[in-house]
Amino acid sequence: MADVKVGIIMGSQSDWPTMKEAANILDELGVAYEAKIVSAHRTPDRLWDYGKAAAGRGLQVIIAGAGGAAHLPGMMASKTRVPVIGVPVQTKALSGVDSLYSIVQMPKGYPVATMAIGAAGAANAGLMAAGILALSDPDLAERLDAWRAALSASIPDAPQDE
Ligand code: RP5
Repeated sequence: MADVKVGIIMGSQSDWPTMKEAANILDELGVAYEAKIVSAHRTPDRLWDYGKAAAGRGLQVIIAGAGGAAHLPGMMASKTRVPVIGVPVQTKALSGVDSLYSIVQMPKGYPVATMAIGAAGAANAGLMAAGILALSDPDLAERLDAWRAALSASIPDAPQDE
């Protein structure tokens, strides 16, 4: 198995349908990843251990998704210098605005690259991670360029009646 360079972490099993969008993109681009449940509130020791070991294990990007009081991405960014991409998971009570605000407003010194709320944000997190890795991986860069070109080519020139 190829070296895992991307860690996808999430606060709960209930986040997986959203975070799977990031995993799907990494699958399409042939990027090896791991997916783990790491909760800032329910498993703080797991969060601590994951962050402490991340750089030493060779992780180059962490995609962290959580909803509500979404402290996981920020806490992970505090614990490791590995770049953290945050995904605000959509919530029932506040539609994910709570998640977004919890993730995006980091204090100076510990950045989280925050994506859009929900599935689009998770997919973009996968693309962002691939883009970061492609800086030092020419084969991946080629695959990512092809993926982007295919998306562009799929957009029709003019609208049609449904
Ligand atoms: C957060 O609480 C998780 O990231 C999830 O989005 C939210 C709800 O979790 P569950 O109650 O569905 O496990 O920690």
